[in-house]
Amino acid sequence: MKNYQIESLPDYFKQYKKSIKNPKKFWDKIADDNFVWYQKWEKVVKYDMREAKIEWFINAKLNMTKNCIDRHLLNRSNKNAIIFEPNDPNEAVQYITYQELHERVCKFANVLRDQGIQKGDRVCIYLPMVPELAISMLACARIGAIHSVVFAGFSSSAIAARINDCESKMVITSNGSFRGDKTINLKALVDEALEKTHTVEKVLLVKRTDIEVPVKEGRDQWIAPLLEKASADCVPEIMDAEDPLFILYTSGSTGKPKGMLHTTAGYMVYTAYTFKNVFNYQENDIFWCTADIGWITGHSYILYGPLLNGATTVIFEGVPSYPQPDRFWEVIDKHKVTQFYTAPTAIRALAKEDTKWVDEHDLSSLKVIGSVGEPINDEAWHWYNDHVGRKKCPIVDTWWQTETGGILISPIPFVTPTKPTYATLPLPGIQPVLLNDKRIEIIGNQTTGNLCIRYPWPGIARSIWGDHQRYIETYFSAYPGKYFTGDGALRDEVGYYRITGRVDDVIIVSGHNLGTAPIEDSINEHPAVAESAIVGYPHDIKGNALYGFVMLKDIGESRDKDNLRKEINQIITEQIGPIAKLDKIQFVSGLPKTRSGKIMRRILRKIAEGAFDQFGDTSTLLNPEVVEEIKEGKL
Ligand code: 7RM
Repeated sequence: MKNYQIESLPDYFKQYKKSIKNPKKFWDKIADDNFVWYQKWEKVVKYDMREAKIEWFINAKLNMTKNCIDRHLLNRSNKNAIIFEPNDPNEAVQYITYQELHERVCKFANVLRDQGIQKGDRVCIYLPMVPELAISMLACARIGAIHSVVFAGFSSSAIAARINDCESKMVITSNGSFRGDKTINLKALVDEALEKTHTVEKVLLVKRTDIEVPVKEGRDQWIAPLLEKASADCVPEIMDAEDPLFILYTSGSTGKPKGMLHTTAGYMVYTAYTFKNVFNYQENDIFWCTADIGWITGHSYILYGPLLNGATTVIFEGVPSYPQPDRFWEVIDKHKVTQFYTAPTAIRALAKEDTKWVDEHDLSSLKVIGSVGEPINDEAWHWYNDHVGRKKCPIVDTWWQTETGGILISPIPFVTPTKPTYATLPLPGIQPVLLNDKRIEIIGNQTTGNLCIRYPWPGIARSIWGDHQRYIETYFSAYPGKYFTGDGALRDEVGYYRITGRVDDVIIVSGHNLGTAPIEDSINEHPAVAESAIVGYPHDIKGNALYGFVMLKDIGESRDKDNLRKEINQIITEQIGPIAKLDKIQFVSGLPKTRSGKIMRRILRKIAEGAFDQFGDTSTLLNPEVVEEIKEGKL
């Protein structure tokens, strides 16, 4: 990215104003100056926010991998593109240079072509966090196939649903995966899934573990011998700006998962631009995002954003607690990581450990630390700032969604003064608006409302695969003419945004609208509390009452639980008011989480109501045992 680093707060406001006054000119120049195109666009953007028809860089021609890899070969061929840190700290780290990445992607792409994959075909990728995951995605992009990555923690029925929805022709998987001290047989899950599907013709197998797996004649093949024979020369497919790049499924609150469709040019421009600015990326930085590539955060900020900038990106196969709770800090020191990007749920889990685990590591390489995925509560923010950033690294609290393709609201490090729990200001090109339930725009500051975006940006999803009507209904109907995020937000006196959580997390108690996040924040300040989740349940008089699920730092049976309940309500009374006091408090040893670390409030709501048989789709649930325990604890 040439000359696109925002340098100061006045510069930010200048860029922001320019981007709003003339978005076409703003994105035209960024796209023109920073990428390689076979053919430039005829028009920058065409959109209809009511029909949800959005196109960027009309008729431009390009290939994503030319931009991620080939063009760096001139100046960065021996630079590391990927640093692979295996689950087992004793296994050798793999360093993959841009030159080597080029070769491996070309070979992989040629194998895909040999196996009958053509432009527009869907390829389901079900792999652990190994280099082949990144390489196979890029190989798809090279030949114009559409990747649909399914997080390798999903069950066989979740895989089958995703394969069936987009009619994948191929599955790329491995014989197994390592996570902490566990080894999981992924191939067995794929085999089970394939019994419920009928579109998959070929399965390619990466060998990651020593697990022996059945290889079905005519369908399954080990990839290694195919790669050995493949040519390292692969002519990239010439793609239209709006040709699909990938599908990524995201679970809605109801119904089957939505296959969010992202296209090529807009997604490329947006992830590259936001990566550069939000992380203050400089040429020799080592960037580490701890998400799994199976989520949008991994797609945009492990793979595409960093490679588009010619950066070095760390792919970490393991978990934060293995072999010990200092793995993250050890890896930061080992690779001299400069930007570290993780989720509040991981921060809270690590903050529960003795501070010696983090304090005893040299983290002086860090410059910027980031947070994503859910609101970061005040306590976690300060712990992150004090113990990881050591009060010298700005925290970028980045708000965005699978649907948005890239970060929309975030501080620019060293530019935007940070404020705990606030995502702060919109990035250039992003026009947030707050609306009330009567669909009226709320003007001015110090206010709250439903967060919408007024104008399209290049990274926005273009549709839900196979169901454009659902796309319109979910995101463009509640507030006609605007994109509705589903989140609520607060805008403070200077215009900073704080995301308060999904708007369906608002509970109306005796006519008062209570967001769950601020109540959880105040509870979490109690020294004994590690994490909490609040839901509403029907109440005869109040309409709704509040039910708190509270996880303690140590479960210590000896604690006086009734006293603790009183103290928790005391904190809430002090910080929010007696109206927000909890009617019921249940102490739990964990909270039900999605595999990406979000609390599944939907399940907690059902438990609070006593509707134990109405949990709906639980295929994204990470820890079913916790749900069982909470149910029993309630009975
Ligand atoms: C990137 C990602 C999207 C939802 C979103 C929010 C919540 C994400 C933040 C956040 C508060 C943040 N994509 N969310 N980031 N809430 N502050 N910095 O997570 O599609 O998986 O989830 O996550 O509710 O709508 S996602």
